[in-house]
Amino acid sequence: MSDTIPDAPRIEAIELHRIEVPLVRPFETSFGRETVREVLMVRVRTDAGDGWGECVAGRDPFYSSEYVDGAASVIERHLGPALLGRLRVDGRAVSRDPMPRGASVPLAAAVAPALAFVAGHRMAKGALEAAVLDAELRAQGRSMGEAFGAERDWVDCGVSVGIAPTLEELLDEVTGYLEEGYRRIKLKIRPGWDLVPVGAVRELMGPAGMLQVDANTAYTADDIPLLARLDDLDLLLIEQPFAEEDLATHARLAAECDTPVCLDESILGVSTAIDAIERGATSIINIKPGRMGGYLEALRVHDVCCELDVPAWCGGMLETGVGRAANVALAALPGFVLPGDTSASSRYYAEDLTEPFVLGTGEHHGQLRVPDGPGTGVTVRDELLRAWAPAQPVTLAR
Ligand code: NPG
Repeated sequence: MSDTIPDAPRIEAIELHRIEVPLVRPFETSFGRETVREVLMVRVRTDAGDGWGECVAGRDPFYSSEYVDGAASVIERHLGPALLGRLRVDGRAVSRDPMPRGASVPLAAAVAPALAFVAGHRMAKGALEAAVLDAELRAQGRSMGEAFGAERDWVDCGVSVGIAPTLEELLDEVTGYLEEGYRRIKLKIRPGWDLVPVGAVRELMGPAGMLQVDANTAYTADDIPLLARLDDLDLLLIEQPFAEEDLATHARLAAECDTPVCLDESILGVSTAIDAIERGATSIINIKPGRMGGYLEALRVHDVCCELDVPAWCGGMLETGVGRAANVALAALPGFVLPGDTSASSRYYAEDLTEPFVLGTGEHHGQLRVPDGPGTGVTVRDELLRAWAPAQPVTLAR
């Protein structure tokens, strides 16, 4: 592909590394319970150096239709060969204006157009684009924050709290996170685990505490009266109560309750973001680059949010340090006005795949520092990559 783009690095090989990373505690949502995070890591080798990208697809297709085996397969069979020039790719890529804010990453910007011949599979595409972006920025000696247009050196962090076995355990967990300094709490909810636990956490945090809930599509239109009762609990937002494709019911809820409705699963890029905002289905957007096919589309959605005055925040998918580093850089943009699911590595992992992300102290209590080294600014620990790998990596070469 790089043959068509002057001065861009040339992709020589793509490696797919499967790893299984133990979680410090099980993470339960309305769609399942994880004790180990199965991750697909992508390394792109170019003639100007390597880059890493993290695929956020889960082990099973519960959060979205994508899952790790599917992502690995589509990269091996379709996306990887296209990037390596084994499938024909034309020059369309560079004629678009894919990277806002004047950044110069021609190879990364060419990835999404070159892969557009495959329908969907945004998480797989996003991992490849992130790896190319990392390699290209490392070669230029520029950080992701700089390339994205970050305006802050530190970002405010929230934490996502799974469904707990008991109310008491939930309150203990939340208390621990508040003591660590997290600036907002997000509670996972589902039918049967909503008003009571959320009310208890509101009481624990007091009226000023930033609290929001995430249903991961677990409710239906019949639940609108129940969800409207959350208004009493003064939440920042309610995230994705209904199915991914059901904008109409989200718009109904938004009209019938005071708590702002925020979409996550439904927002697949700029066009769905604009559609959802215009239809009144969302007034806040959770930006997750993997779900949108990569950081460059996430930047475009960020710019749309700024233009339309819609608050955004950066979501998380239990990323290792590789994905976390890029998310933190993204969250430093001006449109990210609410704390993100950008928690410290220790929230999920005893050991991270890279140097750990640690919450700041003093005036940076509850914040993470935006990495400023080239590319993601973090380094993958080879020994852990090997130790956590259930199988040998797969290499695709030219
Ligand atoms: O802090 O990285 C994090 C996780 C935040 O709750 C979180 N993510 O629905 O937003 C979500 C949820 C999620 C996790 C979704 C893993 C899919 C996979």
